[in-house]
Order: sequence, then structure tokens, then C-alpha cells
Amino acid sequence: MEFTKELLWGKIMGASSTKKWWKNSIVYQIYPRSFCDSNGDGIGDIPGIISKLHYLKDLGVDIIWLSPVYCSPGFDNGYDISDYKNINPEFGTMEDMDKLICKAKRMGIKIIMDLVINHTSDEHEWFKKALAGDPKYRGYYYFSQGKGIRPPNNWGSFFGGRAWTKTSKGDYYLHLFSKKQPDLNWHNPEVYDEIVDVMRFWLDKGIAGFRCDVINVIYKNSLENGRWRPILKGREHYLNTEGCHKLLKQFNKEVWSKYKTFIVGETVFVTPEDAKLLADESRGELDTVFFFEHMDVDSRGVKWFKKQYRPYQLIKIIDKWQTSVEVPANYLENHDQIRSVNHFGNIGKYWEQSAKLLCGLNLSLRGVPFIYEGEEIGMTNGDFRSLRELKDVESHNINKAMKRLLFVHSLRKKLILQTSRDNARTPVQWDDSEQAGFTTGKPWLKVNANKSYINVKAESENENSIFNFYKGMIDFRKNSVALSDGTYRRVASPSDVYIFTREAKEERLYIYCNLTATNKIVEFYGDKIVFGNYASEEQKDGYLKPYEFRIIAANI
Ligand code: ISL
Ligand code: CA
Repeated sequence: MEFTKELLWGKIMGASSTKKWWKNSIVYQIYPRSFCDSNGDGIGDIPGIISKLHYLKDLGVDIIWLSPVYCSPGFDNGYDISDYKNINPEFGTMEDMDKLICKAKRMGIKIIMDLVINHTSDEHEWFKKALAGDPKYRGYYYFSQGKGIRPPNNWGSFFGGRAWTKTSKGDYYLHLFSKKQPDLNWHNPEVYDEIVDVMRFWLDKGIAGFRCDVINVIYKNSLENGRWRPILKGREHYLNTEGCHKLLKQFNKEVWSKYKTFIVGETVFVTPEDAKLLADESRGELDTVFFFEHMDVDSRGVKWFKKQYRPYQLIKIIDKWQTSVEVPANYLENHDQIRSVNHFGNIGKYWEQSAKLLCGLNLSLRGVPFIYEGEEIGMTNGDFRSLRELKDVESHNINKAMKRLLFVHSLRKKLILQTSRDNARTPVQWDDSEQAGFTTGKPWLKVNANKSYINVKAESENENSIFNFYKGMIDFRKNSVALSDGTYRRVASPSDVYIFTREAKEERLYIYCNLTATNKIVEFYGDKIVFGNYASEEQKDGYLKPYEFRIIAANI
């Protein structure tokens, strides 16, 4: 076998040096709209979240990342904020929010909030005043005259189409996302003061930090034309700019460090080199960043155009990030991505085994693991039949863009349904009742019919369920110095099988992940199987079963 020798190990990566409080935490992302509805209006809300705090505690969650609950007209489900210091009435009141923070705190759960500061909603007071001609507020955004009949530059929007929209006065404003999300002008010190005030407002309420939305694009170097590329022309003018680093340092020094926060940046198009500059402890910017390279393993440059997913490529990417950044933020799902069992696993015969494998993988890596709501029960992509069932602004904008390019309906439908962000936004399946226990009313987005067997209630009662595997794995990680704090090193393995070690002083663990639906012959190191998804059929004959996950401890 070409892979046998333990000598063929990859680069060793030490435990991270940080002693910060969040270092060994498990983070759970809540997308409030889809989590739990308390009043039957079909929309998840804060009282709904409060009612599930015991569930999260029982699972082993230390930190909740709450996607936006601020006032918003909801064109991008809260990522278009119209008032940073108030709660969207659809989600509840400020009293509910205070209660959530307080109850979570009593249970030992911290909350980080989404901080969306690249843009506001066009319904924010600032933008309304700007449109009305108030010079102070015009300076909060980017307004510019077009060039003849064309917009000020050739930049593209993340959601398809142009990044500029014409106002009724004939000039244009910049929006890297939808036209309902005008970009803030971070050259303006008044914008800095406003946002710092917002951060302090929430930190004073007892919030433990922020997940900073598209934080590495906020500072635009210039509004020059971008060079030609198929998508997102103009990005060289705003990705990871020096101005952005400077702002992050200032946030950190003046605010974050004073509150001992945990700050994770959502950073688009980053390489490990960029990530190091954004999140090395010594530089005093972010604590860690979300990268996307592994999410794009099956995309042809643009996520709507898929290519065959090859597990060995995923392994290579994860290994690269494991061995390059100080504290990786590990995740396989979020509210913008398809479900991980659809992405990297198997939704047929090996649904259960592959969901458990992905859990084992995510929770064995070096860094801070993030779990997205519903991932812990193996939720799958939404079972949408038509584009009309989708609600996401991105899906609709892309549909329009594809129409302009003369894509036929059947093709648009196929491409969009398989990748739409709504796939991960269907209501959490709490039980097998009509609306899966999510709401007593009509849910804002269709509940998946597989709630009949994929649901929290059924899985809580079954000791071999995916849910109980998550609980077991979280518990295992928390009690293992090697997993929570040890070094990482990849071990040579057959293609599509990921083997690595995690090692601390007196504990060496070998982690085995068979990312395929076939048996794989491997060499087993160590002495004792201590965790796995085929635990009842302990075999030592050199095979890993389909999607098998196994942790073997070595005597050292
Ligand atoms: O969804 C995407 C493709 O995978 C990304 O392009 C996504 O839009 C990008 O990662 C930024 O996402 C964040 O900011 C957006 C918001 O729509 C997303 O939900 C949020 O996570 C604008 O605020
Ligand atoms: Ca509700």
C-alpha cells in the first residue's frame, strides 16, 4: 500500500497559543426566522429561541451566533438593517432580547450578534435623509454621477447585476449587494463613530462579541473601474484593503479589547495569507475568520455552476487551512450554503452515516467549531419543486440575470434549486407534526417533508441518532485535551480518506474519515477505538466502511 508509512506525515501545526476564553467553545448559529416560532405567525422569534435554550445547553453549546434580529424591512432577511439599536417586531421586543441575553448568561451560554456594517438598508434613516439631500448623510454613503448613460464604474454586485442604482435625482449610489443595501462610506469618520456607538450599545447589554458580515470588503480604495473578470468586477478595489486593516485595529483597540469579546469575521475570497493578516493575535484585528475555499470545492468559479465534488480536494483544502492559520473557524454549513449532507455526504442510503461523519470531522479539527441550526439532526436541503417557492433575494436576482442571458426555464430552475440559500433556511424540524413543531401557523418558508423522520423529538429518543452523535462528539471534544488543544498533523492515506492526528501531552488520537460511499482499506494506528459512527461493529480488519468516522487512541 502506497500510504502505509506513518513517516509520510504532513506539516505539523501546533496548538494555538491564545488563552482567550472562547478558545475551546462550541458555537451554534441561529437563523432566527427559521429556528422556532412562539406566536404562530410563521416566523421564528426571540421568545422561540428562549424556549429552546435548554435544548442548546443539553447539546453542549457554549456560544450562540445570532443572525440579525435588528429592525429591517427584511429584503435580505435582516442583513439589510434599518435600525441598529432596535429589535425587528417580527422577532419580538428589546425586552425579549434582554431576557434572552440574561437567561442564556445564567445557563453559561454567551451570545454573539451579527454586525452588518458594509451596508445598511435603504430604509435606514441615514439613507432616507441622504436621498432627501441632507449633506451630512449623503457623506455616509457613496453617491456619484454616472458616465453618460452608464453607471459611475463597471463594478458588479454579489447578487448579480450592477453595483449601482440610479436615484430619482439622476445620480447613482453604490451597493455591493442588493439595491436595498446601500454601502456605507468608511472613509467618513462619522460612520466610524456611529458604528462604534452601536457596538458599545450591544456590548453594554452583555453581548460577548460579533460575527462581522463581509468585513473584508468595507473599505473601498477607489471607485475606479475594475479589471475584466467574469464576476464581481471591481473587487481589487475593496478586498482586504489597508484601510480595512486600519479600521479593524481601531475597533479592536478602542472597543473590542475593552470588553474581552470574541470576534469572527466573515471574509470573502480570502487566502490563508489574507486570513493571517486579518486574524493573527499579534496584529490585534479579528480573532478568527470564516473562509470559503472548502465551500467552493464543487463550483466552477461561480457557485451556480457546479462541478463534481471530489473528496480529496476537500481534504487538501481543509489541511491547508489547518496548517496555516492560527485559529481556524471550522464550519460545514451556514445560512448561505446548502446543507452539508447534500454538499459532502449522502442523502440516500448513507444519510445517517455521512451526517455523523461530517459531525466527527468538523468537531475533530483544530480551531473553533461552528454548527448551524438543524445540522445536528442531519437536516437536508429544502424539497422545493419550483422557483416560486423560493424567497431569497439572491435567488430571484440570479434568476433575472440568467433570464437576461437567455437561459431556458428548466436550466435556471435546476441551477438555482440546487444551490439556493433557502436550502438551509427551511424551518428547523422539532417534531413530525404538520409544521414540524416550528409554528402553529403557516411557515414563511416551506417545511421539508422529511420532518417525518428527521426531527429533534425522534432523534432525542433514539440513542443512535445523529443528534445523540453530536452530543457525544461535543462531550468527547470537551473532555479531550488532544481535540480541544492539541497539535494537528495529516497522515498519508488513500485518496478520499482523511486521516490526521490530534496530539497533546499524554494523548494521541488518530482521526479517520472515509469521505466516500465505498469500503476503503487503511492502516490502523493506535490501540483502541474511542469514538465512531460504526461503533457497534468494531472491526480491525483494515477496512473503513462507507462514510466511516473513527477515532483511535494511541498509548503514549
Ligand atoms: O451567499 C453567498 C454565496 O455563497 C455569498 O456571496 C454571500 O452573499 C457572502 O458570503 C456574504 O454573505 C453575507 O452578507 C450578505 C448576506 O446576504 C448573507 O446572508 C451574509 O452571510 C449581505 O449582507
Ligand atoms: Ca413569530
